[in-house]
Amino acid sequence: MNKFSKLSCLIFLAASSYGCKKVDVVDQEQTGSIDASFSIGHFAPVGQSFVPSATKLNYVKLNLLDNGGFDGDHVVYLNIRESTIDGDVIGVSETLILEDCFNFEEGPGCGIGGGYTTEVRFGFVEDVVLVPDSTYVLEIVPEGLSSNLNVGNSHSDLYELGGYFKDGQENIADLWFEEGYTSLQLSNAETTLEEAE
Ligand SMILES: [Ca+2]
Ligand SMILES: [Ca+2]
Repeated sequence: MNKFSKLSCLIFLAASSYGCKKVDVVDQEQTGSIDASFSIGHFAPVGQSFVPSATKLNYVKLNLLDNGGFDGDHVVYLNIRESTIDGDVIGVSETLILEDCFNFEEGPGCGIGGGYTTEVRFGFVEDVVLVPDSTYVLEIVPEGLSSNLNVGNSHSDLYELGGYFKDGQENIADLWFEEGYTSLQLSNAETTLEEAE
């Protein structure tokens, strides 16, 4: 958001009992179906292409699962690439450390793999600037021995503007994914203020 709207949000806060909260504004998504999952490390490079309507993104959500037994943490981040899976990198997410058994109630040391995927959110410290109607790819990059990390996908073409990459090959079917940007919103008000930078 611009300085004026940030200022007005602060002034508004000081003068009332309203609060400001960050909300996710969805741009592109396929959140309708997860039929299966596959290994990010084994089938690298893995990603999903999308065509934004917005001029930026600063978060991506995926569905991931720990497919190994008594292994350690899974370290993973995203690259945002232009055009295709080996296109120029224009943005890098924060690196997440997902503990062993992060998608199980039992927690670390559960000793089992698989189960159901769980939603994982990747933030970006800087807004990634996008050109609307251009093609981009979010690449999922596991570090070290995080090959037992799986990503959830649909078997169907539920997102017509892109598809998932597995072994570097693009498919018409899609990952479960959501991308967009955060916005400051006045709680108890309908006004949405663009986030500052
Ligand atoms: Ca594990
Ligand atoms: Ca598709």
